[in-house]
Amino acid sequence: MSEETMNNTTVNHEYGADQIQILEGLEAVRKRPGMYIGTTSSRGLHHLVYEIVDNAVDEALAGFCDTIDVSINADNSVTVTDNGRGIPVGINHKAGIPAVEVVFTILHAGGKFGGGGYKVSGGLHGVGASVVNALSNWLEVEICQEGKVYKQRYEKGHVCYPLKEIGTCPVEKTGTKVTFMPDETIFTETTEFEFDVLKVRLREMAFLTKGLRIILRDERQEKLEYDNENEQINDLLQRAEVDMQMQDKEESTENSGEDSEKPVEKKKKQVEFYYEGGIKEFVTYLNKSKTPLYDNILYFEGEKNNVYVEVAFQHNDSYNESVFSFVNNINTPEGGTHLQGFRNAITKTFNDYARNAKLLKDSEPNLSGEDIREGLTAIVSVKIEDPQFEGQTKQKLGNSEARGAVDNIVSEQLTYFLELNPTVAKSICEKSILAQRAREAARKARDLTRRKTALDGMTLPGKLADCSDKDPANCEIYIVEGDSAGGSAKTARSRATQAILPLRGKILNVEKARLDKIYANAEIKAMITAFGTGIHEDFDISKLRYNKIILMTDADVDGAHISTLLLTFIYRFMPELIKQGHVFLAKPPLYKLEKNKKVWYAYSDEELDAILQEVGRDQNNKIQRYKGLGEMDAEQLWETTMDPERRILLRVNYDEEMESELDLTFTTLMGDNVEPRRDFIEENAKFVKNIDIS
Ligand code: 1YM
Repeated sequence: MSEETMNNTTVNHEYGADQIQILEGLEAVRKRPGMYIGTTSSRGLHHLVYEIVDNAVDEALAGFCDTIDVSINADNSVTVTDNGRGIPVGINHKAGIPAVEVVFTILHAGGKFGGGGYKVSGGLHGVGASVVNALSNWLEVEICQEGKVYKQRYEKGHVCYPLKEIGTCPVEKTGTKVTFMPDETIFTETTEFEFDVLKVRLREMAFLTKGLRIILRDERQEKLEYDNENEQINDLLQRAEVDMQMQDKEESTENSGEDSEKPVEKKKKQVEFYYEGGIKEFVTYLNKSKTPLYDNILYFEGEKNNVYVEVAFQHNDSYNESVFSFVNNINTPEGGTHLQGFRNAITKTFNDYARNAKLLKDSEPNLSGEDIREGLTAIVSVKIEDPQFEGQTKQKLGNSEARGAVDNIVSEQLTYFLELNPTVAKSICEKSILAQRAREAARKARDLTRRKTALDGMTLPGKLADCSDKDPANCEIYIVEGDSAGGSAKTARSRATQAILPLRGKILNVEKARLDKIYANAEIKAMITAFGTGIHEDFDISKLRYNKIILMTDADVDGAHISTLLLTFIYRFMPELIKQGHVFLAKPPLYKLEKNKKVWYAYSDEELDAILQEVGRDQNNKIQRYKGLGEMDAEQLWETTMDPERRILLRVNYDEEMESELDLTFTTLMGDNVEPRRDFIEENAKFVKNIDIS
């Protein structure tokens, strides 16, 4: 239906000046959707759901709602239902229309107008329900209040009819139900919701809102065609020792036996998240594949300067820091004042404790924050009335009152906790002291490397066959497993732009090693010097010597393991390389098919089938299955995996919105505990999500 006819026939409102302004507002959203939801890609699409859910979560935070139900319907519309008070249906006097209509048709009215409490709504872009409405083909809202059911429908943001009563309901039943169909003319890339994407975010929301039950269901039933990228990564994960038959245990309601490898009839899925302990359980979840240093999850809560603070943490025996911060339930990957407050508090409090308890001698220097945070898994969550975001990506909290509030609450309650729990206190201090010594050893090792490189004039590793072009923009480096494949790759490559670094055998698992050991590892040193960027605080992307870093490993268990180890190393020490899209996985073919002197390569079983269909399944077909890169000669390697014109590369993505999940992915894959790794099956979904075809 064109908008012209809609205005004339469907919409039976009298249009006053106010309403015209309303439509102009929503029209602006439709004209520049990116300004309101960041992007119209799949990510933007999923943000529509979060915007609506956020309003329901606000109602939960206000204490009126304990269950939110999110459903992907058979027609790919989404319904969000809550059991809160229901959006007010009374006339809003300023606008002259029911409040609910204001919520859905006036831009920026999504937040509470003068409603008190924490204004938590708004998702990443703080735009609310009217934006979802503007970007939907249609949207329907139903409200149960005082025994009556009210309904209104909108199409592309336009009101279809005034709010009407459509029936009755038990007086004690209240709530809001919103169903919307994303507009395919806005979301041109995709309008298909992904269960796993919603699942990760909704689980996070449930962790961040203790006592709130969130149910997600998928009512769609359709054939699922796996495309190359999924196959590749499923394959990779499977080969990385993951037992694909197991499934996520905690989600008891999820359909069991879902086989993510074969194209199967997609079953109706349902997950339910409910965390009595909130972020305490979030920490347990993140530490599930690690070995905790002590049993307690430390949990502190309080309010100061109008900032509500919640912090939970626990140390594990690893060497990584996994601290995630949130403001109004939104992840802040770049941290900000709340995170600074937390860091200040723990550094100061643990140093004070260690001195008082004589765990740290007078002659010894203070523990650094980094020492104390070694092996720390923490959630820092603040709720704040008017969050100010700074930095390039506007993801860093700037409110200074948050720093003081978190610092104060954590310092005070942590001091108290440590006094009461000397055993826990001692184990954290002792680990930190070990970390301090290792850091000192690492500093020496690093200084030595630095001095060496300074003297040698940046000696590149001997094994590196560098390219001749010196402009990094044109250059790429293949990290190749094994000397023999490395040899073929060196012969095959285009010398001007392609560098080859062969690695011998398995590289060090950085999840299980301290910095000093990492610095001492030859394979890792070779990569660090070849890339040119340095690592950690020394990292400098402007020194990157290659625009593309391509990991090329065998298509078998060992190869996948090596890819995962390499990715883990890059993720932990040079995450910017992934964030800025420099890291790729090469995809070698699985089969070679020869017939009448013609050659085909297949990168999956399906592709082989398709080729056989085309050329016929004759006797004389010669099919070769490649087990490793070493089986290909230089020419084949070039044709299939290295020629920029013909090869397939998978770009490794870093989805900041799924930061904590990504961390979990790596610790699960690389950690000590076998059980969680076996339970990994479902989790591989977001690994897939983090990888797409370039
Ligand atoms: C499925 C989406 O939007 N629930 C929801 C929204 C509101 C209320 C309750 C609500 C808020 C208040 C008072 C208040 C909203 N109301 C408004 C506004 N679920 C969903 N549930 N009564 C009910 O904040 O004072 C905006 S959102 F502005 F109309 F009050």
